[in-house]
Order: sequence, then structure tokens, then C-alpha cells
Amino acid sequence: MTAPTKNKKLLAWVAEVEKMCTPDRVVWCEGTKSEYDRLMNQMVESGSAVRLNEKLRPNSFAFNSDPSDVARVEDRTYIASRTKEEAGPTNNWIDPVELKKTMRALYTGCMKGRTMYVIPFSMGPIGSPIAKIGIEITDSPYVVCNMHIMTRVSKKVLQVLGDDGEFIPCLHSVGAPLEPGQKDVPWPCAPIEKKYIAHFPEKNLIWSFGSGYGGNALLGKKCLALRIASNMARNEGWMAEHMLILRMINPEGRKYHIAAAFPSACGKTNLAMLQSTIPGWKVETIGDDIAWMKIRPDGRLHAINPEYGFFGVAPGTSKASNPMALASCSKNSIFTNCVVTSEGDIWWEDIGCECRSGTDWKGQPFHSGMKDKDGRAVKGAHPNARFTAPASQCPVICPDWEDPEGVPIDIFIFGGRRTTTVPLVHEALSWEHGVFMGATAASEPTAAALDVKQHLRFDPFAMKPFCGYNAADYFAHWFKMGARMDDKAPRIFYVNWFRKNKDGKWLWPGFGENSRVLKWMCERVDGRVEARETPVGLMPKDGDLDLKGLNISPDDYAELMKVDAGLYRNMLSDIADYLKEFGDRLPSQMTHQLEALRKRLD
Ligand code: OXD
Ligand code: MN
Repeated sequence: MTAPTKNKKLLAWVAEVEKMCTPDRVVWCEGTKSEYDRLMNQMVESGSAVRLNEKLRPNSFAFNSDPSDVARVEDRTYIASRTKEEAGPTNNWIDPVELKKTMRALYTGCMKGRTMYVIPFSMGPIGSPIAKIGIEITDSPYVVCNMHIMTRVSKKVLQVLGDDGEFIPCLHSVGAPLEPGQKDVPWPCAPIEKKYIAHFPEKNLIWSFGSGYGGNALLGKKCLALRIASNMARNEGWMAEHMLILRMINPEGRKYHIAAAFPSACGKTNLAMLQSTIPGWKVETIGDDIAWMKIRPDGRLHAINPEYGFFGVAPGTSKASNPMALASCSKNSIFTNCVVTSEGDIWWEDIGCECRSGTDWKGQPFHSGMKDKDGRAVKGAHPNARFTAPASQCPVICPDWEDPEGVPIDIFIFGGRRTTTVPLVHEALSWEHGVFMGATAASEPTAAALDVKQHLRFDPFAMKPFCGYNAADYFAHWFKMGARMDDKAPRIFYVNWFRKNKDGKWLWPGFGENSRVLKWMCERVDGRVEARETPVGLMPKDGDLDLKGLNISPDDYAELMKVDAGLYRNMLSDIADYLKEFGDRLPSQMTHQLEALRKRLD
């Protein structure tokens, strides 16, 4: 196939990879429907995909991964900057020369018997001043089809790139070469010790080997749009964040734009597609996972969603929890590690109905209520099972979601999954305090990463697995951005939807009811409501959080909003220990904020 570009850097890179990986053929992707259909047909024929019932789930396909390849692998993810200090204490580091040597050996001949696909894609609307071009080389047709949904894959990208334009090279291989005559497996991948998800920030380069799953393989997402982009953003004075973006509209039609950072699998997709329960207030979705933000000439921070689709956690998604996500994946979608029912539809735990009979994600017969030999409930879908769905199919997608200029952000929200200590909502006393809140955000672990074992982990700005450089320098970048925006900076809030009472019962109903908390934030931005000062920040005065129609007892509400100075004081030493890891690089504002909090708690 002749290359559809004259870009010298791109041609040289593709030739170099072809020589190293020795695929049987090279295919340049164009992002067309016929390309997608052809690859899907091939994968159905080879047995790696199942075509779902056209009437129930049109143009949709189910895949099961290898049981060893079900999530991002943080222990095998590397920031190979020149020095270990550049990567910082929150990242795994290997010297880039050594890592390249190791990986070159793995890449040598790794695409034998396979096709090498070259995927030109844009993160952000093609040609937007905030967008970036990436080129992913992969030997996985599953990755190509997912990239079609998650990014803008098109010939137009090569036109915008032109002969000399810059792009971010993203090399991916499943790491499973085929000998002549060898039959392929449905989900090829390499064993864990050969998996490497490597980033070379000084070269804006991504090398991924051995995994075909999600963020390990769809390199536009976590690798490019967060790890590499966060480093570019620091150098170029903008922000790449692990944030959903939504527009909230009040009954008078005033629009507020909110960007919120929660760790993986803590409800970003649910919040992004929230169905407001307050009459007259409405939410529209702009993005559910990543925000790229630049200060525009009006002095405000404008955000785009660099992605084109949703790669959402499936289990728990139901008509009750997130009807808009369900509608988004009602057709033209890919499902990974879900149950396929006997009718040819998909199913997962807490989807809102029973599965009478089907095949689980490991290919075994399954029905709801099944028990294993020890009497334990069997799960049909993997807890990190995913749907890949076009964002344009979301019924509440914002009409401006593809505005190349982005939307001006009014509010930042941080949070995590905390069953104790942290109240439903509090507001930062200042930008510096807000940065401290984001930098010390902590959460109980979820299923989105394979190898997180701690009970509670600090996950600064929900970026612990995604910041492509030293997190202390990243905090400094946040302080700097605030100073640049001055009084035009977004207001900062912290939420916790997950608090439980002593009997283990959730204190807050969450989901659509979270609109009540967002409404209070919008009213704070407009100066419509005052707040009461507590040691940890500003909280709603009695009666200001709209609870009309909500069945929550005064005792539960009091517990939900409780700030127990003792519990917070206990956390201070954990925070201090965690901040010590950053040594001299920690911005002095962080220590001042810690001391100020300590004083307020005394
Ligand atoms: C994701 C994640 O897939 O954060 O979005 O793990
Ligand atoms: Mn995410």
C-alpha cells in the first residue's frame, strides 16, 4: 500500500518500525465505515469478536480479553524521562536508554504473521488550536476499531499534518508474533513480565508492548492525552487533566461549565451524564474522562474534550444509575468482558435486569444467581468490563461539545471514594487551598487498575497514574496557572458521594441527586448564597443545599456533613508523610497550606 502522506518524519518512523517489527503487511487507516466493517468482519470470522443481535444492539460487537489482560497495569507503566527525579516519586522510572534497549529486543520481529496498522488520529476537533495529532502504529485490529470510536481517525488528519507537521508517535504491539501456520488466539497478548507501557516525555514518544486492553493499548487516551500531554502542557503553559466536563443550565438559561477530577471508576461518567432531579436545571455532557484546557484571550480557562467516544466501566451502569450512558452504547458500540446473553445482547452486573442465560466473560455458561462450588456468587462480567461508544450517541451531549475553542470553566471539583471523614461537599478558601485539596485527594481503590493493593491511596488530582512528570512540579504548575488567571480562575470544590454510616449504609443517594450539590456550587459562583466556614473549607449553610423532595433524615444529613476535627487531624500525619516523598521539589505553598489546615483544626 502506498503511503498517503509525504511527511518525512512520519514516513521515516513507519519505515523504522516496519523494519524492527517485521509485520506481514502495512495498512494505512482512513477511519472510514468500510474499514471498520472489514476489520470487524475479520475478527468475527476469526472468533475474537461476537456480532450482537442486530435488532437488540445494532452494529455492535463483544470481545473477551485474555484473563491476564483486563485492566491498566500501573506496575508496568513507566515514565522514562532523562532522570528519575524528572519522573518523580509517583511514577515508575527506568533509564530511557536501558528501557529502549529492552523494548527494542521485544519489538524485534513482534508483528510477524500480523498486519501493522498506521492510524492517524486527532485528539480534539481536527484543526482546533487546542488539539494534537497522534499516529498510532498497532498490530491489533481491535485497537484500530476502538480508536475509530475513541478518537478522530481520518485522512484529514494527514492533510492537517502536512509535509512537516509534528505528531506524537504511539507504537503498540500485542507482543504475540505468529509463526507460519500458527493459529491465532482470540485475544493475543504477552505475559505480565513482558508488558511495558512506556513514555519518553523528552521525545513525546509512547511505546506500549504486550497488552491489548484499554488504556494500555488505545494510546490516544491515557498515554497521549494525559501522560505525554500533561508534560507538554507544563512546558507550553496549559493543562491536561483527568476530568469530565459538563455544562449545567439553570432555569433562567445561565450556563455553568464544570470540570471534575475523580479517580478511575469513581463515577466520572455518571456525573458527566447526570440527569438533574431539580426542576428546571439541566446537565449536558462535554466529556467523561479527559479535559485539555488553555487560557484564552478572555483570560479564562477554556476546556475541550480531546476524545471522541466513551470507554466506560460497564458493571453498575443501568437505567437507574446512568440512562444516558446506556443510551450511548445502544448501537455502534464495542463491549469488552461483558456477558453475551442467549438472545445475543450484552449483560453485566447491576444492569437492572436478570440474565436468564448467556456466556460470561471467560466463555463459560452463565445466569443470574449462579454460585460457584463454594457457594459464592459468580460474576458474569469482569468488574472492569467496558463499553466503547461514540460520544455523539449520548442523548445529552452538549451542542458545543466539539467547539474548537472549548468552553469556559467556572468550577473545578475534586473528590474520591471515602466511606468516612470527608463531608459531602466543601469549597476551597482560595486557589492555593484548592490546589492543596486536589494535591492531597485520596481514594479507596477500584477495579480500574489491576495492581493497586492499598486500602487508601493519595491520588493527586486523580492523576497519580497519569501525570507524565514529577508530581511536585505538577502542583507547582497548578499554582502558576492560578496566578496567571487571578480572579478569573475557576472556583474549587471537593465532594464525597460515598460516605457511609456506622451500619455501612450510603448516606447520600448520589447519581441524579448530585445535581443538588452542583446547584449549590453554581449559586456560590454567582454569589447567591453565603457559606459557613469550617476548618476544612466552606460548607453550605442550613437550608442552602436544595433537599426538596429528597428523603434524607436530619441525622443522616448531619452525619454526611460532619467534619470531625479528630479524624482530619489523624489524616494530617498521613498527608505530611506523603508530601515528604516529594522532598525539596514540593512547592512551599503546599507546606503553608498544610500548616494552615493544622492550625484551623486545633
Ligand atoms: C479509565 C481509567 O479507563 O481511568 O478512564 O482507568
Ligand atoms: Mn479515566
